[in-house]
Amino acid sequence: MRVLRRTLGTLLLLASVASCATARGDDAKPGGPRPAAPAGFGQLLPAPASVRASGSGHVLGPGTVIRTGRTGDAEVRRVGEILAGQLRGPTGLPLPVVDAPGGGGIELRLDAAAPDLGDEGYRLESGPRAVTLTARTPAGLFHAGQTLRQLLPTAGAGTIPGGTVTDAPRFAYRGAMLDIARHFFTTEQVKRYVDQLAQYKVNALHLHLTDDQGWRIAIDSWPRLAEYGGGSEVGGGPGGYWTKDEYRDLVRYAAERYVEVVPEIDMPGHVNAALASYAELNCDGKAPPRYTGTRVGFSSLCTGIERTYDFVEDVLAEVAALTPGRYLHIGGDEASATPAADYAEFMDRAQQAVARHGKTVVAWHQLAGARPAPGAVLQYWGHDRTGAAEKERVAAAGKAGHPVILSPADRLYLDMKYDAATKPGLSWAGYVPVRRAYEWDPGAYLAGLPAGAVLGVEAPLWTETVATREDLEYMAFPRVLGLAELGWSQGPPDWAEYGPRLATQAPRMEAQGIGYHRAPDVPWQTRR
Ligand code: IFG
Repeated sequence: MRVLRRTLGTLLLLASVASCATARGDDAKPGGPRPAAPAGFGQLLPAPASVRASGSGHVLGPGTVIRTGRTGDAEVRRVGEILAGQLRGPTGLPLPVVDAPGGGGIELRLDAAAPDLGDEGYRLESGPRAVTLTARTPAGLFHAGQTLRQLLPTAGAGTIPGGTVTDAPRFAYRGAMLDIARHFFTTEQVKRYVDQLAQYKVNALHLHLTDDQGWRIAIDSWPRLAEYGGGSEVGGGPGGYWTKDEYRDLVRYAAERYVEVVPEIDMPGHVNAALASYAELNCDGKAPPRYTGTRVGFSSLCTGIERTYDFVEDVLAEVAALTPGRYLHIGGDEASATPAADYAEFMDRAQQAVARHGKTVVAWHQLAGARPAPGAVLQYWGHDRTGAAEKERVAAAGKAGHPVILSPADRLYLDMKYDAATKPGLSWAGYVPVRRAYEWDPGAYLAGLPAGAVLGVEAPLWTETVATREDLEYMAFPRVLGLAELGWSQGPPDWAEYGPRLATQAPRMEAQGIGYHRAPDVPWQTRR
């Protein structure tokens, strides 16, 4: 029902698009060149579904207030507070948050009667007296606020151009993945990434918490997983792990910015850290040493012993209890050391454990070769050279009702080098320049996969070669803005229009200290 409502919402919105200037100008013909957006709205990324510029705008000043809550809704007030926090620095204005509705300034209002903009859409109306953000949900108001941020200069009070933005996302799932197993990252570093992603309306953060090189989340019933298994990383560094309180704090922080955390416990492969922590998990009863290299596919849980399923149950129960979100990701990739029949049996039982704890399975698309549980979501990480049979298996699963998250390795893997000069990163899927990461259409990407089966897109950042915030940001930016655009805005992609618009984000990224890659084929505006 939810999906139907959202689809209806988007259809309504697209109907309204036909009647007014789109985000990229009048009469954008599908697939044809897109004219630029109306003046003052040209820098918005992701591009909104429709923009109508009209009349004079709203001048922000020392007296501007942010009004929340016609319903006195505490969540709306929190959205207002976060927006105020995001605006006070760049504008230098006090921007108090007040409950009283009406009276001008920046107004946030929940309106159940607003045109159905779905769970995340919004309307932003800007005029001399007020800027009104309207949505059916607090998430929609948050996204309206992120658009408002981009209508202001990166420094100074500024004027919000006059007009109306009516907007809703194309895909429900717009994610980024961070691998904190190969190299450890702190929750503070991840919160910064959440801030950066949320401003572009990314709404999911998939955390790759466990792998051969490290176990990064404390599990009370198996304490050595983090205490010992978290004590190293690629290259032999100290590694680390998050306590449950640190994890809860990160999840809360992300949720306040409408970013859903999707935890991944990768199995039955990619498990050396767990095997090194508990001899009883190994078929031969011997724990291997911790692994600090970068090979993959050599480890497997011992699928033939019941102790393994105690481990799976205990771990998934504790992770589910830490997860307000809908999804538990159980990996399933590169299980080369697990015989196919054992893999299928194991994944059956792991999926049952996820369901027992009220969560929906997400797994890498190799699960399509076994028995995906009803409703299980498949994350496709294939590429142009992936075999036809493998692609067809995923398309068939999509047709059979499994939602698919698209993460093509040669488009969205943020650990792929931009080019031969890129220091961090790998290149097994080829180089992925900024344009290539953007110039594809998720709705038409995998032959035979119905557009309606595409839950959305996600850009993974694997960290075998990424150990610092600087490297993380260099590899993620600006390609993750392309992810945000593909996930939110209507397709198909148009580099001639997107490239110059991406360039207008440079001052914003620089103001935030993001050390992004200055791709040579983007007309960046700022000198550096
Ligand atoms: N493939 C592995 C990752 C990582 C990656 C690096 C998946 C699903 C190569 N599995 O991508 O663990 O090693 O690019």
